[in-house]
Amino acid sequence: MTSLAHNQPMTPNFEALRAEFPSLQQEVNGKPLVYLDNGASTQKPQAVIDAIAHYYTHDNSNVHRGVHTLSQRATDQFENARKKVQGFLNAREDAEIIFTSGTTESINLVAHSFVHAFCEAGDEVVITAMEHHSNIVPWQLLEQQIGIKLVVAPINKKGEVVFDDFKASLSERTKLVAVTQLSNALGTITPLKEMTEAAHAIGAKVLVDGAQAVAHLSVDVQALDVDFYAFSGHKIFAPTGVGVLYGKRELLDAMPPYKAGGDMIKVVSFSGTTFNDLPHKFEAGTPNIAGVIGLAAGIDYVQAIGLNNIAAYEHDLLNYATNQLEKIDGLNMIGTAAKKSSILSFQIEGVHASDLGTLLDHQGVAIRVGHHCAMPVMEFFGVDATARASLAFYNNQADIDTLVAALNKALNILR
Ligand code: C6P
Repeated sequence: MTSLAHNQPMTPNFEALRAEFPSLQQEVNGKPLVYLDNGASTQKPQAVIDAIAHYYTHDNSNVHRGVHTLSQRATDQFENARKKVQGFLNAREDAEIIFTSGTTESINLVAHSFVHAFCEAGDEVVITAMEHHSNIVPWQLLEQQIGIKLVVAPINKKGEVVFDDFKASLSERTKLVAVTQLSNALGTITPLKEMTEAAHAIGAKVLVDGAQAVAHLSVDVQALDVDFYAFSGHKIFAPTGVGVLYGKRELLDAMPPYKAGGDMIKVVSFSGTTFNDLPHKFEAGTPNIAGVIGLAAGIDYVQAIGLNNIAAYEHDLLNYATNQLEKIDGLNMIGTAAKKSSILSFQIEGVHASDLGTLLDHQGVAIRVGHHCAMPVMEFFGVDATARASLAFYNNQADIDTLVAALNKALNILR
């Protein structure tokens, strides 16, 4: 990536980086856009937009299917993107990287293939009480379909995993622990390494929902020793409709295909079909080639800034935002874990979150309001919805000041 903003990778100029996101340079409802809905989806830098446009302008073709030049170019870029993701997660080999449509599909892939390979009725899958619906409902379907049991490890009033309770949720029937690394509804960072060690000690495998984490924390799947890791491109400055499942080879090799069709086979005949090697065994049909190329560009982008630099910058911004928001009369922060990142979820006494969201939008401030696809979290905290501001590295203290001013203005109308 060539960009002035990256001339000093050790001390990134975050203000200059913001200028590289065209969609942030607009007015909404007559006010400069303040985009604080990064937990739902991030904006895209010009470098990602250019990578996708370049593919469609010059190299557009199918992958793994053609001897002609365009197909080879497309295949090279697609497979280079896989290597890029391998490096990004520090996987042992690129064959351990499966391209999917997003976190949801990655979790569903594990739910179906892992459970079919390794579980029988009565076996248990442990999740936490702070999971997104996409890490709850697939397991509930399997409860109905094959009789596995879903066990929910509780959280405390700060929105943290209580480690002893988590350990008590494990049993000799636990086959899989499926846990978020960063809660989208609370901002909690879970103690993944300790949870993984505890799961492995009783012979269970670990699937991580990394949807929220990848844009904020440096991830090393070997250091964490997790067995599966799922994330979505659109939460890391890349396109929608593309995502990743990392899995350890020995597990992926032992799991049956999840979808069937072209590219995932070696030989098809009416007397029997053999499946392709990893990673293609899990990638049936024409993939989202432009999306994968865009994902590689998004990863290049954050790696040039450095995830440790992003984490440090966002840590300070989260502290600033927490302090400023807590000055608002009647505001209750939902999610006050000691280890948090990027998410400010709150409720204001006597005010419905959706009214706040609408009045903020009138002032050019984009936040998300609702249950955030984490209804059990809302139930636990006794609210039906929260207002959620979610940060990215292109946000700054001025955005937080605008948010607070807009909230106060909205409250003057609503109270
Ligand atoms: N959370 C949010 O506003 P997909 O839709 O597959 O890209 O990601 C699903 C998902 C899974 N796990 C977590 C922790 C998530 O935050 C999300 C997506 C968005 O919080 C949309 S609901």
